[in-house]
Amino acid sequence: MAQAKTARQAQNASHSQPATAEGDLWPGMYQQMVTIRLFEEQVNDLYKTARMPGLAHLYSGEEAVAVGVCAALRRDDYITSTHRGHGHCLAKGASVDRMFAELLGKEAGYCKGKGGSMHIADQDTGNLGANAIVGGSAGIATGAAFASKYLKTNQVAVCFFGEGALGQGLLYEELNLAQLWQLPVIFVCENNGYNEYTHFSESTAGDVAKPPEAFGMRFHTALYGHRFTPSGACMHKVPRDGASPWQSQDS
Ligand SMILES: Cc1ncc(C[n+]2csc(CCOP(=O)(O)OP(=O)(O)O)c2C)c(N)n1
Ligand SMILES: [Mg+2]
Repeated sequence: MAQAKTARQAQNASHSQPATAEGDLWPGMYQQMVTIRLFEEQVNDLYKTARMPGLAHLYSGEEAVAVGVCAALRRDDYITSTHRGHGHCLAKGASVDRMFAELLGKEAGYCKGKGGSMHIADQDTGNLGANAIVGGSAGIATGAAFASKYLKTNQVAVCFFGEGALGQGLLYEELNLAQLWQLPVIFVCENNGYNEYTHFSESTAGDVAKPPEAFGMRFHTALYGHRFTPSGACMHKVPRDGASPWQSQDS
């Protein structure tokens, strides 16, 4: 388990230094990206050698999105995730050891080993769960944001989803309610160009960045999702209490 140990060491290092300025965050954020990549390489090894039950959808190459976004969140803010959720869980603060335990079906895992790769949830870090249903977590994130507004807890919810979810009706219902009720939910579309194996142009009509505009939402398009600064820039000031501080722009 040499790589797992390295991923654990990388994670420990990323939590060791308190940050005082934005630039101080970058080494820790980079360490988190390295942790996620090493984690995924080990998962790939376990999966390909049939030592892990279930499926493995790797987050390699997208680390900067989860790390850049989660760096702007409080521990008690909520996230919901996708079938490709290991990076989101780790970036929100999950431990490498308990993640591996879950993937390997062990009692020590986040869901006592019963959830596996696509169902990891962790209430302590505000992680409301990965979700095997494409677009399925949009309602959970929007519901959490509704609860936050109703209970005045000042938490925000982030809904990570792939561009494949743009073909799912639930997503549009939630975009509508979120904007109508001005809920503190941030929808993060990770457009990696493919709905798993199918190029998005074969499944998605129009411009993937246009739906939020149609609902009158403020949005930000970040190119180069492998770099955490554009992802982090989108989240520079998290909208709490209904404030939506960022403008539409490319970076
Ligand atoms: C409702 C639903 N339909 C179909 C599937 C099968 N499926 C699993 S992943 C996937 C593609 C998802 O693409 P995207 O959202 O872009 O995520 P990516 O794999 O690129 O991270 C599909 C269609 C599913 N899990 N749920
Ligand atoms: Mg995709």
